[in-house]
Amino acid sequence: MGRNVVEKILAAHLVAGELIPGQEIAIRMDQTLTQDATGTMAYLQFESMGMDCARTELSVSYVDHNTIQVGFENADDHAYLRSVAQRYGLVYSRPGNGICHQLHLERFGKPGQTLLGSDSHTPTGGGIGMLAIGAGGIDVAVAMGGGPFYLTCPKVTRVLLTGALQAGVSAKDLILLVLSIYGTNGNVGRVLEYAGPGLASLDVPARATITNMGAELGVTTSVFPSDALTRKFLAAQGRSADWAELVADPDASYDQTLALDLATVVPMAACPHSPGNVAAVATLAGRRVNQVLIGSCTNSSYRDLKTVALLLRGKKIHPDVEVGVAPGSRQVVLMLAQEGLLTDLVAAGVRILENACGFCIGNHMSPGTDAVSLRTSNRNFEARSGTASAQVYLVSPETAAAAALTGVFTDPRLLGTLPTVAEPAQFTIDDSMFQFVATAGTGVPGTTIVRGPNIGTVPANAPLPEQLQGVAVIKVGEKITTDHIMPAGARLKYRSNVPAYSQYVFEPVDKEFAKRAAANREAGRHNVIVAGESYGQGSSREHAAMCPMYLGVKAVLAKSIERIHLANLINFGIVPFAFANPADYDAIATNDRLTMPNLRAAVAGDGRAILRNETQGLDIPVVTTLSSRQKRLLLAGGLLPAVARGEA
Ligand code: MIC
Ligand code: SF4
Repeated sequence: MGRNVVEKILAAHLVAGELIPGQEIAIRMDQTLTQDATGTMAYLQFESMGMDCARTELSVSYVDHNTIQVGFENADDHAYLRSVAQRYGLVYSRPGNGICHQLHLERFGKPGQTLLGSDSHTPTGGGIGMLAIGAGGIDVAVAMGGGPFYLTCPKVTRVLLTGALQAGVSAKDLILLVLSIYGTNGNVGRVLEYAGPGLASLDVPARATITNMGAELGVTTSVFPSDALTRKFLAAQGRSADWAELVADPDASYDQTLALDLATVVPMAACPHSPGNVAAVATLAGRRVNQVLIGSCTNSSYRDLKTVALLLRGKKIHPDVEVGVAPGSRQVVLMLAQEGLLTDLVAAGVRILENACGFCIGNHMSPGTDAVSLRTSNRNFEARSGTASAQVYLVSPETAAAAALTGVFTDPRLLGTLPTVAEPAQFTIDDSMFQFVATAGTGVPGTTIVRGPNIGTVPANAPLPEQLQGVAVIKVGEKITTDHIMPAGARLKYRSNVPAYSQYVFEPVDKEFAKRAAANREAGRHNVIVAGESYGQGSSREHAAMCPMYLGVKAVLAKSIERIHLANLINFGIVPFAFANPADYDAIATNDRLTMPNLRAAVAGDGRAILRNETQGLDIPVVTTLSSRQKRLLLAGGLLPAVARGEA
């Protein structure tokens, strides 16, 4: 039987387990990436595991999230990361170089290789034929030290593409269409593999937009084959030697197939407050827009921004709309400048923003009260923009440019002649903002690691208690994202300092949460979080597990939990329980006393247990489905304690 692309990469990297969907497997990671917001903690954990140097083929530490530098904290983080890179043999990407995923695609991604990144949009690398997966920082630290990455062997869905996109319709519209079909939950344990004759009209930046936003589906990752277009992109990046062909065998099989005709795709928008809440732009036409922001790791490539510049050339933005453009990388900025396209943008009235995450993570450019903001980014979770009442829509660069000109939602196909941007034969290459360590593979052992006062320590955890003597410290609803649990934006600068950051757990939902949780912890009560479907959607930020752990959370009881967050909970010793009967969600209220006399035994055994709601006098059957490795981690109190005891 032939193999699909996913199976080929998995088989070539398998170190434990069998390629049977649903079973836990372990794979070797060729490359890792971190970004600064998750990276400081990842490297603190790497240090505390006593690793001597990076053992991957390539590990890159990017700085792209915390670049605002209001106060000393961001700059201290950068200095720490730079010194760690030198010490342990990593490539360091300086602030100003660009967004990790765009840069990694341009300069380092290799077809057929595996990549683990401490950022949920690491699957961007799937656009170049990598198996690229997002994970918590500690998992990346382990992979960086040469350890395997554990995952559930995925089912593979083939997305069979025919036809070609119409003018004015682009890759963003296609992934929004896929999101409208599959939604943002219920897709755990699956990989999307794109195939079919339609691939011929999707270049690597388009493919990367699609795999990037596959993260919003909750799939493990998304992958394109590596073909002639991949070869062309790598050649234009001066990296022909990195190309290798990787296509599915003709008789490869898939768990399911979704057939899409690209010619039928129309401009789409994800409406507030979920990337899965998708509508055709035509149905929103005429609605007023206050802000348009173009950029983020989804849509900040040379192709995307040149398209926008050409649409705005010789015109002015609408007087009632604020427009910002944040290029994805320094390469993109240089090329826009060299071709005079920056002039087009500035002349039209666009605010040129830093080539960094910036607005996407609510780090600046928050919209006004109740404002309508159109963004080319990938997440429109409530309050992520920094303004709780803002209405954020996710659209393509073409739809964003159309609204910038007209001041209202406008189907870009109505703009008249639309530009087609061909991939350049040669991208502008200047790697001078990377710090390469001459002694990769050993690092520079004598390097002094720079630790400013914002660089904290890794919090410790005790082994799992015999009994749960708990309280439902909070009860939240469906699709609670990690942005709800551990807000970024203005709070992002506390990432290296867990006690400080922990004060903001659940801040967007319940400002009193941290105080209540700390009081329970001091009183010797275990905190339990109760949640609905798809708890922990969104980012890879392990702080959404680490900070609750710090506040004494011992269990999350939810209808379902998303993949990366589930792994993070286990890594920090928090037991992920599911309701055996989802209707029992109604049998618990905030502050109810919850007990389980055999917590440890339940985790060590078959995962079935009864949670007693002492307040309401009810018994609630719950279940946790764990591999033997996950049981060991939970019983030890998490991955770090397990490593320290030689039980990981
Ligand atoms: C995001 O887009 O939410 C982030 C910020 O990039 C996160 C990582 C983080 O929280 O630092 C992600 O996607 O994993
Ligand atoms: Fe940065 Fe936004 Fe991409 Fe996250 S989604 S990596 S914040 S640009």
